[in-house]
Amino acid sequence: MPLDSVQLNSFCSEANRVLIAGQCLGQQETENMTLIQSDRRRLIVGLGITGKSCMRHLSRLGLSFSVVDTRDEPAGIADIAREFPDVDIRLGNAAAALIAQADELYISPGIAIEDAMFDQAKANNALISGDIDLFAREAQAPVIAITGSNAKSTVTTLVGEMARAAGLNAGVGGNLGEAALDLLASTRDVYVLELSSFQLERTSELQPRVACLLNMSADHLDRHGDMMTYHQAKQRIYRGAQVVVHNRDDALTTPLQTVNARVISFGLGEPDLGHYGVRLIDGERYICKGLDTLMPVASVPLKGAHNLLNVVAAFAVGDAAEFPHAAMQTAVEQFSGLPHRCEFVAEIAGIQFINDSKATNVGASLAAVRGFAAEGGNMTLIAGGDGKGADFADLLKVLDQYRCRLVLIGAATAQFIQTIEQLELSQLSVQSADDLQHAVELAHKASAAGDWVLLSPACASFDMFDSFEHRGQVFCEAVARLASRSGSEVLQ
Ligand code: UMA
Ligand code: ADP
Repeated sequence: MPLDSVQLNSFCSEANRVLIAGQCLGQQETENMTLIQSDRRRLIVGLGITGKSCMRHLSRLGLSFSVVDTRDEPAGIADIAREFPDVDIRLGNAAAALIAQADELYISPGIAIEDAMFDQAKANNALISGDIDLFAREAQAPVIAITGSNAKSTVTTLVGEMARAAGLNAGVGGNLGEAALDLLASTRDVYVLELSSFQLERTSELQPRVACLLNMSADHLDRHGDMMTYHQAKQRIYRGAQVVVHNRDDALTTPLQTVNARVISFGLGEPDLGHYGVRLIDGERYICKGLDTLMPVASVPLKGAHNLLNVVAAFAVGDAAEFPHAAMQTAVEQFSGLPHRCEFVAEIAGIQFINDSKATNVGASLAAVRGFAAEGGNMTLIAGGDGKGADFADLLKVLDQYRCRLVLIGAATAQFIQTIEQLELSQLSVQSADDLQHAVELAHKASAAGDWVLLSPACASFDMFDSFEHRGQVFCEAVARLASRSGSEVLQ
């Protein structure tokens, strides 16, 4: 009996999985499956980091594929065409025909799967997927998967450092650094992947050894439409996991569905047996698992309550992956954080300048503002950019409560001001700057010794900069110019 297209899709995807997993099949069976595989019209959508990693991966596997990018001239296209001379690459308007005919689409995370350009493929029951499913079919070593609205990169990097301190060959990347497919190697002992909601919404085949959802606050609502859809995308990380690690003080990180997994929690309060948290013992705070002390909080170099929570989360994840305790502690002691995340830039005449350019949503900036406000002194926050459909009310109320000053940059300026007016926050001092250099100057003028100037924009950078790194770099340069002009002492 002939297979209909749904059955064929699922059969072929199973066939790929079995073949790629390298299981032993009879020769006839293998030939049949290879024939089916070569018949599949695989399409990579998007020619960025992900698309290129998919091209290299499918090439290595000897599988045929085509590529589309809706731009007429994506960056680096000449090099790509040279590297893959036999691959059918269609750009701009020419992409539509290939998309409509594909059997399997591997869509880059920056492209919405709801886009109308995929309607025909969906009507044809094509497999809609992404790089993480391709990765899952191939990875032989256990996978630790980490997501959250914030702190993903920090925790993923720290867990990777813990694995390396334990002497393991760890592939660390995903949404951070190297694309997941570029990490694949037969010599790996473990993979530590940071996964975004965009990657998770199109992933069905990942079965992580350990899955962690760190926290949930509004982000990417311009893409996901509403909080519920965003939340559901994040929760997909728990599918098929052996150990689930969640934040017990953030209800949205609790598994939505019953999971067939060990569930452990982390938080900053005292932990129950088998869970992770902080205990006060003889006047000193310790990171603990249940009643067992793991290390003194005083030995953690990362600053701020939000970062202590990140360290506790990393311990929970590392322990779930059975890393030795001594290796985890060594990694924590040697980890001083990532650039552009609450990074100290300089102190000019007693005013501290902090670069938190990676704070691209309200939840991240709230954590940073609360962390520094708790240290004392007045704060000037530089915020704004591409607001991604966020609501700034919670951030503005906290700024008002702490009597912070606000200097605005970028496209979201009008929305910030409108929200301030709606909330009637008449006490909040607000200025608009022409650009980031100007914002640094305004913030400096408004500050005195003992104060903080914090770049923590609560917005994406793309309206004014190439990336959050670029924005952070421009901030550091503006601070350096200020420092060279000021006759006073500068600490760096
Ligand atoms: N494209 C089209 N048509 C479109 C839109 C995009 O053809 O309508 C093309 C673009 O021209 C681009 C390509 O698709 O060349 C791929 O775009 P992409 O945006 O998916 O970017 P990649 O270069 O593949 O990078 C992605 C992640 N980017 C996004 O999710 C937006 C990178 O995360 C990630 O590091 C990389 O894969 C490797 O996994 C960046 C990011 O901003 C850091 N992530 C978001 C975040 O952290 O908040 C989720
Ligand atoms: P992500 O990869 O999820 O963006 P990062 O580790 O790069 O996470 O941190 C991004 C920003 O998130 C930091 O600059 C900081 O402002 C904020 N942040 C860090 N840890 C936390 C936390 N535990 N809760 C909320 N916000 C945090």
